[in-house]
Amino acid sequence: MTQELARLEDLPEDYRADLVSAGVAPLWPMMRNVLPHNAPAPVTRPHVWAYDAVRPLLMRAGELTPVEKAERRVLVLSDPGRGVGAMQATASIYVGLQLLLPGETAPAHYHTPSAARVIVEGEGAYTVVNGEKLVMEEGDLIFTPGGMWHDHGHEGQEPVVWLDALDLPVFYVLEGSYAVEGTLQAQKNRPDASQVEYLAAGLAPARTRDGDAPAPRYPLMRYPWKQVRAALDHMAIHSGREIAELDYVNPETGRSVLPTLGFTAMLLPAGEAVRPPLRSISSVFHVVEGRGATTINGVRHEWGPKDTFSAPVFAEITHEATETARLIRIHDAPLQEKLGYYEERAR
Ligand code: 1HN
Repeated sequence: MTQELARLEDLPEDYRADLVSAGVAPLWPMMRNVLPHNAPAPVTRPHVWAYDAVRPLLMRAGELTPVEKAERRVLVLSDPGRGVGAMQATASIYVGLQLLLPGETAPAHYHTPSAARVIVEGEGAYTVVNGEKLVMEEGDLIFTPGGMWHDHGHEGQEPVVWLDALDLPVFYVLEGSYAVEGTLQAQKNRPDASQVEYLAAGLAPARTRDGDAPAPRYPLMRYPWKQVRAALDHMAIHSGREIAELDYVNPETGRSVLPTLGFTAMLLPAGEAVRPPLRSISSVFHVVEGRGATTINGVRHEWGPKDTFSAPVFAEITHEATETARLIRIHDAPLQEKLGYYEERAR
């Protein structure tokens, strides 16, 4: 049975003043805020950031603010439930759109939060992660795990834009967020691991027990869209399900690449309504290709190529693509699994 709890106003004023002076507060008026019944009460509100609306503002930032004065030239996608300026799209996920212009470089640093980037438009840019040069092609997903040096550069002719996703909000509440600055890194003169050691699913480099170093904690940093797209399309043809989904995993362990954030590529065929179970995770969806609409908690949100949209925890989600759509879903299932509360509920 649910019992109505006493309110702060039910206490005499002199007692309330004494509580404040003593630096204490009664729990019972706040109990239901921190522990709502049966499911969380998210602050996060679903939102679509239309690329057509943000792109001109980002290009203007390119004219107004030199990269030297920005370090990272980014427009942050703020959760409307928290207000513009909020450094989060959901409770656990930060996303922003970053612009790098031809010839620019963004200096090296490392930080405690982990990052991943989805390339949105343009070619010729690259990022260097612990000395490995990772070229950026549209749709690629590139990881920068916490503690790894990274700097960006651009050898092409047109602006390059990518979507950054970080677990920054988690590190921020832990008071664990900080960065160390450095200079541009020396680049290893070889293609990245997606082109050398981990070219095909199910194949990892052979290692001897002595002589060879054990598999690194983060063996693969770049997941080329060309390969992900082909794998998704094959799966969609042969799986017989209405949605094809592939998780980005560490090829040495099969587990999520990052400790907190998970990444899942999705193919939504045109004309099919897809209703995933209610999940305890929050999500940010980035549309690589295609068009459609997603109904989140009863509200319909239309989207097209390069748009980004969010959904809070336990959201009721129905996707309906009008053109074959390929998306990357960013979520916090790995963190929730580690905390031991990841949950799915049937609808
Ligand atoms: C960061 O280091 C990058 O390295 C992008 O490109 C966005 C947002 C917050 C904190 C650090 C980058 C970031 C960031």
